[in-house]
Amino acid sequence: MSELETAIDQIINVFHQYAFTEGTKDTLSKGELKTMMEKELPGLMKNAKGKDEWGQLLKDLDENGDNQVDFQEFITLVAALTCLGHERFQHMSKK
Ligand SMILES: [Ca+2]
Repeated sequence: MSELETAIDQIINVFHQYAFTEGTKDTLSKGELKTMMEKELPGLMKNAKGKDEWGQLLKDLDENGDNQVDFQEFITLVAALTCLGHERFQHMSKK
């Protein structure tokens, strides 16, 4: 597989690995979202100290309002983070 195909495959695998643990098998519940963020994106939420930051994140991502994060909603987060990472990369390479 190419590098990009491998990356896409890994994104799909990560989502399903966490989505599978409880409730609906192909969506992330609030608890699964929390575990996924803590393990896969530890830097991102480390400053979040609000009492329901996970509920707020779920609300932000949950476009269809079913209180779960499906793959399409998850990929929106990944795309946003990828864009941020790319901006940082461009900024660094200009120095
Ligand atoms: Ca949803």
